[in-house]
Amino acid sequence: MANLILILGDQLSHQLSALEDADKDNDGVVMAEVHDEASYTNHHKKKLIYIFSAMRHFARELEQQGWHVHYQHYHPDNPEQSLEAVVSKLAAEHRPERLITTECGEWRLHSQISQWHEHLGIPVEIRPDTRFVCRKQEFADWAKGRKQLRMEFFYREMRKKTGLLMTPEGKPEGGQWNFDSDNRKKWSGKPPAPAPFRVEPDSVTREVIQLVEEYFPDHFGTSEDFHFSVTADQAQAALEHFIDFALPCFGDYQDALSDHEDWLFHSILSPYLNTGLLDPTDVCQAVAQAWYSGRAPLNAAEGFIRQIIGWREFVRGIYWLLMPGYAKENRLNNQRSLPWFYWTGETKMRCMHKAIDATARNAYAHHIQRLMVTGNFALLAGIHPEDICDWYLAVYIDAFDWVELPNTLGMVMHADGGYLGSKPYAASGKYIQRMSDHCQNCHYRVQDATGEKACPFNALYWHFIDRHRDDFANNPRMAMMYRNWDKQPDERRSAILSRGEWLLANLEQL
Ligand code: FAD
Ligand code: DLZ
Repeated sequence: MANLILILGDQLSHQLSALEDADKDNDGVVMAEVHDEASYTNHHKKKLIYIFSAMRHFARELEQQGWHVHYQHYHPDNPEQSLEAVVSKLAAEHRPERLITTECGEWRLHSQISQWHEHLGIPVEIRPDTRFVCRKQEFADWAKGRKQLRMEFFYREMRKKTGLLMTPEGKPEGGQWNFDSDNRKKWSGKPPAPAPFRVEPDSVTREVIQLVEEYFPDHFGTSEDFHFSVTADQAQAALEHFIDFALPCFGDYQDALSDHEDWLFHSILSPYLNTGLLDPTDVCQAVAQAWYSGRAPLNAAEGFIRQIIGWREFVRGIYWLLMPGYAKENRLNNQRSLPWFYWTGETKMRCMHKAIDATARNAYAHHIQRLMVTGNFALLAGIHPEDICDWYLAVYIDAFDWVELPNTLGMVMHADGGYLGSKPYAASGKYIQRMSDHCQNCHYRVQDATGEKACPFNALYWHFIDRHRDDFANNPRMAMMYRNWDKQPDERRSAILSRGEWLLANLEQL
């Protein structure tokens, strides 16, 4: 064997840099389902099923194209339980000239692979991951010397770089870079939300479902009703389904929450983008084309493209710019443990119950559930960033450290001092009431801040504002909140703070 090419579970792209210039006749590919990767967090059962099944389908496609693939199926008794062990064994057996791989998406594994050459006895060539619009160095160059890193300015650079939604004169289509102010409608059931795209499990996926049930019975969530795509063709069909049925309303209801609908008008494409079944630029081009051909409004197409070439690329840039220290940040000095109801959904707070219950069933919750419900609660309750980051890494099908960590530690917990937002995304129950129909079905009263049945988000919000005065009082975007708080009568403030104290001491009972 000339070269051994390692392909990881989130590198399922035929255009992967590790496969470039490879020789099907002489090089070998290795892919492995291993215990170490399947158990570094309490991965949702559907996430395990998705990754193993998509890996198996990808390996089969490679074999059909004539590649020699060494594929390890998961078994708890496999002698090789780590990627390094699998690769070492093959290297000893086949004596390749070198190992080639594409850079891995997370620091933990990346730092391990960077040391492998010391143990394998062959050179390890780590190639850049070309599946992103912005290279790591390009982001670092953009960031250098800037006082503040703001997604909006980065996004404009990516629009110019890709030409997406740009006029021939180099201006943004529609005369604006951003139509976010049009994208804040509450959804009250109309227009009806489309059913998500479904793929019925084939024999490969059914076998993996059994495997996960047998060997990962205690992992979070359910394997029931698995219907995600597991091949690039199926993911492409999911993209087309999104463009046909959900994209037209994606912008309007991007920030909405619903008591009845899990998926609303979201694309549910993140698992495919993050594992390589879909290419981000191709996806954005298809969405831009839908606008040019009159099949979707501009606020929807722009809003969607911003999420991908803006937020998705920005969080990756931040991750690689600031790791490994980033993962340890805790600037608000939070010390509370994650309440147990994050794992069970057993809480009387309707919005929290709904978001966690959907997460357990689907391995999915949309962005506003993650940010403004489960995330907002963790922020207000002062949960330790490591606890809440580990929860998000475990429970979502699309969760990989490079994208989960900045979103949770940065955007939600403001634990990094503000790279992902110039102020924390803290909100009281009023926000949830404005954007959803949860509150009318809730045990708690959203209009109250004190009293046994007062919505916990309310007193927790003001407690957060009060206890973090030193952190935020000088932030111009928070000034109004402090003015509102300070003009409350002393008696009311102390009643709200006592309720806040009680809530913080009794999180498990909420
Ligand atoms: P849509 O709403 O349809 O958006 C389209 C695409 O835009 C997504 O598929 C995704 O690729 C991209 N996108 C949107 N927002 C973001 C964002 N903030 N960061 C990066 N990409 C974005 N996304 C992940 O892919 N993996 C994660 O582990 C993850 N963890 C998150 C944790 C928290 C606390 C929060 C607040 C957000 C997290 N996100 C994560 C971002 C976002 O919530 C998901 O990308 C989105 O919900 C996926 O569903 P969708 O494909 O239907 O997205
Ligand atoms: C997330 C995951 C899981 C659950 N299992 C595997 C696996 O068995 N083999 C593998 O190659 N990759 C797996 N992955 C993905 C990795 O843990 C890791 O998150 C990514 O490769 C980071 O880029």
